[in-house]
Parts: sequence; structure tokens; C-alpha cells
Amino acid sequence: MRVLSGIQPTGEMHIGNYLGAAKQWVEIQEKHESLFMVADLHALTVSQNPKNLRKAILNKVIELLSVGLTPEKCTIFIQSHVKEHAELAWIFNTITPLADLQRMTQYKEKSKKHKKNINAGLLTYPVLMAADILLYQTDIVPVGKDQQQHVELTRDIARRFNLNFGTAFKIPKTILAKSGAKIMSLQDPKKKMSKSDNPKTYIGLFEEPKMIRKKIMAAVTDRGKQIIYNPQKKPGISNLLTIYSLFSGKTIKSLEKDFQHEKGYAGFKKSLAELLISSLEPLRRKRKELLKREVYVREVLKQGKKKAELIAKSTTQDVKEKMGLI
Ligand code: ATP
Ligand code: LTN
Repeated sequence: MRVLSGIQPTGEMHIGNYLGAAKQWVEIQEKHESLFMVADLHALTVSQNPKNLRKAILNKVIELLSVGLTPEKCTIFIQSHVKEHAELAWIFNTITPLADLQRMTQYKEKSKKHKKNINAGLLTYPVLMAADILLYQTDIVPVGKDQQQHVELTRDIARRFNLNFGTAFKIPKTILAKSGAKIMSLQDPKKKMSKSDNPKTYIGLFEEPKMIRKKIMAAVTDRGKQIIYNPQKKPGISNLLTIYSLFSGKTIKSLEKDFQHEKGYAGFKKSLAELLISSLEPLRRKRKELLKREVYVREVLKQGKKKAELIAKSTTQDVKEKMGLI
């Protein structure tokens, strides 16, 4: 089984990204041949400041290494370092109906949000994502719910190519995180935690202990005093219980029991803040260390590019031959 996933070099990773995506990636690299990439070409579909982007790309690689991806167990690379992504995306553009792209939810949402920059790349974003996935003959794509529609489109593109020109691609499947697929905002537990929101609404993975305490103590909770899981009636405390459970490995039922004699939320929140601080401490330490090792990080990327390129070149060669390019 081969696995591939990607993350854009935007914003700072938070506990939602970790519990919903990155934590699974760390487990997957133990079991399957895995490739993880920083989708820098995708990030260009909204306007970027070149100086900031340059920093953000390396930062994202450092974050991925800090959460536990390791070059001994998986391939870590930058999308634009492997030219075949852009090449195959062009080819896929010619077999993708415009109407399929126009009905994508992310395209509709982003073109509303970035009214002054509705560029062609925003529309063809999923075609590039299809190239990312299909280049590597990927079996499994672990992503959050928001990206599922793009993987469906990828499957359509693969089937269409195979039918018209002969079988060149595997048909990939999505896997979603079982629990933690949707961690909610600390300030509005009806909304998902999101890195483009106000920093008060999320806990960054590398945040200082003082800030973690402050944000958890200020998290919006519900009426009443009991620590009970009920997402409808008590969305705030339920979200905090989910986070507690995923970081401690304890079930929500046993946490309810542990805290049944509490006379308010303060004790529970304090305990959660300390749990987060100690769980995130190794990640924070690893990141600090990696920030001083740019040569190593660049070497990881060089090796990643080499490994990825080998597979990407062989697929592209086959595709070109099948299409009649000489
Ligand atoms: P943005 O705020 O810029 O939309 P984001 O926080 O939603 O960013 P992405 O970079 O789009 O994060 O997503 C990276 C991965 O994390 C994706 O697989 C996505 O599904 C997952 N993810 C994002 N937010 C959450 C969340 N609140 N809970 C669980 N998983 C999440
Ligand atoms: N669109 C994804 C990032 C991404 C990706 C991919 C994920 C780019 N290419 C290929 C899986 C497979 C996002 O915004 N989270």
C-alpha cells in the first residue's frame, strides 16, 4: 500500500490539524510506504508575499518533522521540487470538464473570500491535486473531510484517462481520521478550529505554556457545572473532553467519572492545560532544535526530492507515451 498526503505552507499548525491529520500520518508511516509533501504550488492560488512564503515553506517542513514524521520512515518533499506535478496537471487539464471544477465547494468558497483574485489556478486547484496523488500510484489519501470531494474528482480523472488511453493509474481511496476529524474553535464550539481564525480560537502546536494555560482557561464553556459529554447541549465542554481524551488516551466515559465531583469547570480546565503542556513539550523541543539545523532540513528535502522524482518520472513517461507525445 502506498500513501500520499499534503499540507499547504500557510499558517501555524494547531491541535485540530494534529488530531485530524498529522497524528494519523505519524502512525501511517510505521505501516505503509508513505509520501508527505508541502503543497507550495497550491499556496500560490491565493496571493502570497515571496519573502513570507519562502519562510513558511521551510517552517512547514520543520513542523512536520517536529510532530514525528521522519525521513527514515517516509518521504518528505516539496511539491515544486518535482516538476512532473505541474506537467501532469497540464495534461489532466485537457481531460477535465470545466463544469466538474466549477461545482467544487472549495472553489466556490475561496472565490467568494478572495473576490479580487479569482485566478485560473483557484479553479484548477483540484487538477493539480489529482496529479499529486496519481503520479505516485497512490492507494490511500489520508485527509480531512474538506478534501474528500477533491479525491473523488481525482478518481474520475484516473478512470477517464485509463479508459481513453489505456491503464496508467491506480484508483486511490480516501481515509478520514476516526475521532478528532473535527476539533472545534475554543471561542465558538459550533465552528471548526481553523488557523486562519483569531489566535484565541486555537492552540498552536508549538505554543508557550503560559499561552496554553491562558487560552484553555478562557475557552468558552456552557451553562451548568458538570463535566458531561453532550455535543448538542454542551458543545464547549464536549470539545474539551474530546481533546482531553485524544491527548491522554483515556475514554470520555472514564474522564466524566474522574471529574464527576468537580464543582465547576476550573479544575478540569487546569488539568487539561497541564496535559496539553506536557504532551506538546517534546514537539516544542524538537522544533527549537530543528530551527538551528537548516542544513539537515535541506538535506531531508534533497533526499525526498530524489525518491519522489524516481516514481514521478516513470508515471509521466508512461502517460506521455500513451497519449502520443514523442
Ligand atoms: P485554514 O484555516 O487556512 O483553512 P485549516 O486549519 O483548515 O486551515 P488545512 O491546512 O486546510 O488547515 O488542513 C490541514 C489538514 O488538517 C487537513 O487534512 C484538514 O482536513 C485538517 N484539519 C483542519 N482543521 C481541522 C480541525 N478543526 N479538526 C480536525 N482536522 C482539521
Ligand atoms: N489541498 C490539501 C493539500 C493537498 C493534498 C494534496 C492533500 C495538496 N495536494 C494531495 C492530499 C493529497 C489541503 O488544503 N489540505
